[in-house]
Parts: sequence; structure tokens; C-alpha cells
Amino acid sequence: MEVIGIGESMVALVNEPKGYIRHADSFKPYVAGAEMNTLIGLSRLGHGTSWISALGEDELGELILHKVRAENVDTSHVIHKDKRTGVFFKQILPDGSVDVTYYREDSAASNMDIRDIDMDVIRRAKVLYLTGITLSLSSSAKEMLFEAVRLAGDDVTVVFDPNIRLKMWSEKEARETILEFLPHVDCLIAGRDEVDILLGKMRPEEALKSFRKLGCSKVVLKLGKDGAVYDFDGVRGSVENPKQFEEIDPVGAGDAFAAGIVSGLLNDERADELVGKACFLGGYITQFVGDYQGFPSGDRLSAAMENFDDEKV
Ligand code: KDG
Repeated sequence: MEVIGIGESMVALVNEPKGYIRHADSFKPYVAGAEMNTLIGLSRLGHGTSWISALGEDELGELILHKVRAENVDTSHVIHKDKRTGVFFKQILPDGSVDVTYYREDSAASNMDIRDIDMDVIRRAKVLYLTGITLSLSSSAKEMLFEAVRLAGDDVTVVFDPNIRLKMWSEKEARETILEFLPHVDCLIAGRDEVDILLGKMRPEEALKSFRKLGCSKVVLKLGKDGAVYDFDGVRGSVENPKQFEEIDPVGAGDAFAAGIVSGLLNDERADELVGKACFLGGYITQFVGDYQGFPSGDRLSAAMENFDDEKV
């Protein structure tokens, strides 16, 4: 398999009509999970992907499994535990602000541990895609992830998005854990707020240098509306965002960005090309409700990038 991702997915309940949940008439179930979203994006772009996770022995677990399988992501390493599948509620207000309420404590995936991953499967992959969410789930999940990167071997490129969720842990816990994790990371994708949490407020160029010193040979910093800057093995540059997309649901943009980076690494694309593709995908996906629903196929992405001015999106 080209890419392995490890992480929790949950059922996301989104209220209808949009607005405050207290006025909801109904809730629509979606499937969401940062690593899974990226794997689905990669699978739609034509890459071979496999997801390692744990689900409950319940209907919500089945719902997730059905959706992920339908996206051509290999689920043969997903296990079941005698625990519940995680759930969260997602409220999107008309100004675009999103609020999530998690019901994931002690979930099946939070109970994952070292025994739940097959290191041979990971060693055979080209890319191991991880996020900080898994580090924040529980001490056993954190230990499992450290073990995975320690044993992955030099031939596996570890790509990591800190994805710091402050509803999951404090800034201090996130900083301490992630800084200890970074020496095992080959390619780091971080947002501006994450730089502030991990390194303190500093200019993007200084942050690139600091992350390189911590051991990440490739670093991409997402600067929101200002695009992204990167340092890939000493090759530095910046990429502007494509023209504004009409944003409907911003959640999942970071996972789409990550899919662009991983896809570019697998295709041996130049740094400016792959970061450009990541910026485009990150914007493109926000036009759709749901974290991964709007991911394009490779052909559709190429066409959309070429004809963007004419695209009626
Ligand atoms: O990146 C999108 C994720 O935030 C969403 O899918 C849910 O994985 C999730 C989380 O833990 O918040």
C-alpha cells in the first residue's frame, strides 16, 4: 500500500436547518476523522491507501466502515473493540464558525494500543500519515504512535499534521508531546496557530528554520488566506492561495491540504507544484458540506486547476 494512516473516525451529526443546535429539527449523520479524510482524498486521486483504526462493535462502527470501504480505502487492518464508536455534533453558523462537541472519551479508537498495529504493514508503506489528534486520544494511543514512528524505518516517509484540537488537550500538553514527536517526522504540515503553540509567536521564515532544526527535513506552513511557505530539504518558497472559493464548510480543508502534499510526494512533484496543489485542494473542498465529500478525482482536479477562472463552482 502506498499510504497508511492511523487514527480515529467518528460519526459527525450535523443539525438541520443550519444554525444553533438548540433549534435543530433533525441531525444528518456524516463520517469524519482527520486521517481517514486524507486517505479518502488520496484514494480519489488514485493512490493506494489503508486505514488503521478501531471501531466499536456497534451500528455506528458499521456506518463508518461502509463509507470508508466505498471510497476504496483498505480497511483490512481496522479492528473492533468492545467499546463505543466515537460521535460528535458539528454546529455551523452562517458566519462560517464551526463548533464541535465530542462524545469520544473511552471510545474504541481511544483504547488503541501498541498491540493493535502490525509493524510489517507500516514498514511496507511509502508514506505513514499521522496527526496530533491520535497523540491526544489517550496515553495508550500516544504510546502506539511513538512506537509506529520509531519502528517505521528509513524507507517510510512520516508525514505529520499536528491538528491541535484544544478540546482534546491543553496547549502545554500538546506542545510537550508534539515537540518530542517531531524528530521522528520527515514532512511536517502546520498551521499558523500551531506554530504559535509549538514555538511561540515568530515569523514564518524563523519557524521553518526551527522545525528543520528539530529534525523535520520538509516543512510546510499554512498561512490561511496568505497561502503557504515551505522549506523542502533547504529549497524554500511560497505559494499564494488560488482565488477565493465560496466556502460552505471549512472543516476538512487541512486534511485536503495534507492529501495534496502526500500525493505530490508520492508523484515526486517539485515542492512548488505540490504545495500549490495542496493550497488548491484545501480551498476546493470547503465548497462542500462534509469533510471529504467534495474531493475530486485526479482528472477533475487537473481540469479544475487548469480552468479555475471558468469553473462554475
Ligand atoms: O480535520 C477534520 C477533523 O477535525 C474532523 O474530521 C474530526 O477528526 C476529527 C477530530 O478529531 O476533530
